[in-house]
Amino acid sequence: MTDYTAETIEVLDDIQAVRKRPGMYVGDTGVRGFHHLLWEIVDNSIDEALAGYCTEIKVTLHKDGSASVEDNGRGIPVEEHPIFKRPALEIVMTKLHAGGKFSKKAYKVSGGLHGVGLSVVNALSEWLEVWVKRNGKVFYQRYERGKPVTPLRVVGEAKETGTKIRFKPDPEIFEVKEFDYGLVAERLEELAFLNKGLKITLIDERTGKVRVFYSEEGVVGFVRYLNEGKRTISDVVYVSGERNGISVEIAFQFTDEDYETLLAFANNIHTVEGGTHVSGFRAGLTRAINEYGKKNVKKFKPISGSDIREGLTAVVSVKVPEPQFEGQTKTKLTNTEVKTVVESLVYREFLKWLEEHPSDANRIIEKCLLAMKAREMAKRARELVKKKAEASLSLPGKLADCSSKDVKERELFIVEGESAGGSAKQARDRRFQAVLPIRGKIINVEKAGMLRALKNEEIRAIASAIGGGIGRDFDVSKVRYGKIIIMTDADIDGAHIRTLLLTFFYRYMRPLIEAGMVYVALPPLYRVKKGERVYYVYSEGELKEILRKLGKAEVQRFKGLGEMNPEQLWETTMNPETRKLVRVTIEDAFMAERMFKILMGENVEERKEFILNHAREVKNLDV
Ligand code: 0RA
Repeated sequence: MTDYTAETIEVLDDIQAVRKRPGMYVGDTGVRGFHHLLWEIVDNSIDEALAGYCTEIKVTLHKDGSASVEDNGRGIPVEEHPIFKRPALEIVMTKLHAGGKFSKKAYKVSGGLHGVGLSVVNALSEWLEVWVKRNGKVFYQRYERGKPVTPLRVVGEAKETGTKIRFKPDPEIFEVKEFDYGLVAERLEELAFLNKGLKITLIDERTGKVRVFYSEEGVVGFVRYLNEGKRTISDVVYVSGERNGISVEIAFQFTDEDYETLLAFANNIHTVEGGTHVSGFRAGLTRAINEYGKKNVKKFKPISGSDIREGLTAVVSVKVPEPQFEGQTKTKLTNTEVKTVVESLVYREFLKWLEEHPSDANRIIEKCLLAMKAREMAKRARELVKKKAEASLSLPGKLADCSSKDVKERELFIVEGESAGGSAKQARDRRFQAVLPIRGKIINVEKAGMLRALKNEEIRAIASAIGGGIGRDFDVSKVRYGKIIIMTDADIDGAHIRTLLLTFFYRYMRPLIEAGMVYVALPPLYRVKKGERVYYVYSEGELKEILRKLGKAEVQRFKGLGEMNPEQLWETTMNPETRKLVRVTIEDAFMAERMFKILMGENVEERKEFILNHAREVKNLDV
C-alpha cells in the first residue's frame, strides 16, 4: 500500500462528512438514495456523451448487489494532479466537488439532485472499483468505504478509451440492498429518449434480462411512445434551438384525449413540479395558436391555455448552465431567463409550423374549440348538479361519513370490497374516519375518458365524497377531508386497483396529490404469534428477520383485508398510532399512470415485458 500523507487527512475528512450525513448528499438512505448512487455515475457518462465523446453506456446489475457503469468516453484523467501530486482520478474519487475542476462540464447540475460527485458515491460504497482506458493502457484502482486500498496501476493495454466503475452501496449506510430493475430500466429508457443517438444497454445478471435503449428521434420518439394507442389529431411538432447558453428541445402532439400529458426535464432531470421551462412552453403555445387563429380563422375567438392543452402530449427538455431547483422535491426549475427563451422559440417555430401545415392547424383549432364547448357544457351541468346536491346533500349512500367538522383531521378511507368495507366501518373511529367501500372492478380510466368515468358509479361516489369537483376545475379548498387513504389488499388485485385510483387522481384531481393529501395504507402481510406476544409483519424481509429472532412461531398470512377482524384492522391499518401510511407523491402517481398506460394499453409485447419485470415490485408501488 502507498503511503498517504497531508492531503489524505483532508480526504478522510470529506469521506467522513459524507458518511456521517448521507442524507445531505443523496437525499435519503432508502430506495431513492440507494439508486441515486447509480444515477450519479450514469450522469457522469451522460455528460461525457453531451460533450460529444461518448456514444455508448452499459449498465450492469450484478448478483452480489453491486452495479457497474461502463462508457466509451475519454476516460477519467489519470495523470498526476499538479497541486495534489496524485492521479487526477484519485482526486475525483476522494475529494468532494472535485469533479467540476476536471470536467469542463458545460451543464453543471446543482440543487442537490444529481451532480454531487463521484466521491460521494465512493464514500457511500462498501467497495468501488474503477477501470480507465486511456493513453493505450488500462488503469485500475480499488477503494473501500471511500479510501483507496490499491494504488492506481496499469493492468493491461487498450486501443480504445472509456471508463468503467463498479460499486456496491454500503449496507452499513443503506436500508435497501438491491437495485430495482423496473426503476433502473425506466430511467435509462428516459435518458435514451432525452439524448438521441446514445445507446444505453441494461444487463441484469440476477435474472439474465438484457435491454437496449436507443432513440434516433429523441424527444419526438418519446412523444410517439407516450401516444401509442391514442388517437392523434396532428403530426408531432419538433422545436429546438439555443440562446444565451440555454438549449431547448421540445416535441408535442395533439390527441383526442381529455387530459394533458407533459413531461419536462432540465439537464435530464425530470422536473415533476414544472417550472419556467414549462410556463414558457405553455405561453408560447397559446400565443402561437391564437395568433394563427386570428389571422386564418373567420370569427375567431381567443382560446385559453387550458383548452389548448386538453389532449396535448408534450416532452420539454432544456439544458441550462446553472439550473436552480426549488419545491418540495426540488424538481421545479426556477431560472427566470428560461421562460423567455422557451416562450419566444416555441411561439416563433410553432406559428411557422402551423402556417406550413394548414390541415393539421385546422384540426388542432377544431379540437381546442371542442374542448372549450365541452368545458362550458360541463360547467353548466355541474352547476345544475350542485343546485340539486345542495337541496338533497347527495353524498353517496355507501359512504359512512365521520362527525368531525375539522377538515384537517377528517380522513376518508377508500376501501376495496364490500366485506373489507364492512370491517373498516366497524373498526374505524367514527369521529374522524369515514369509509367508502368501492367494488373491485371500477372503470378503466385509461380507455374511458373523464365524461365516461363520471358516469361510472364508483368514480362518482369517490368524487362526491371528496367534494372538490373533478378535472380542470378541481378545487382543493372544497375537499371535505384532510387525508384520502387508499386501503386495498396487499396482493396483485389490490395493487391494480390502487394503480387505477392513483391514475384517476393524477389525471383528474392532481391538486389533491400535489397538496400531499393522498395516502396508501399498508396492511400487514403476516401475523406472527409466539406465546402471548403478537407481531404484525409488513414485508417478506421483516418476516425472515423476526422468525430468525423468535425461532419457532405461529405464522398467519393475511390474504386480504377481509380476513382481519375489525380489531385487527384497526390495530394494524387504521389506528394513527400504529398503522403504516405512505404519502403518495406526484412522482408515485406519475409512475402509476405510466404503469397503467402500459398495463391497459394496446402494446402486448410491452405489457408482457412489464408484467414480467414488475411482478415482484407491483406490490411495492408506494416506495
Ligand atoms: C474529466 C475530464 C475528462 C473526462 C472526464 C472527466 C470523464 C469523467 C467520467 C466519469 C464517468 N465517465 C467519464 N468519462 C470522462 C476529459 C479529459 C480529457 O481527456 O481532456
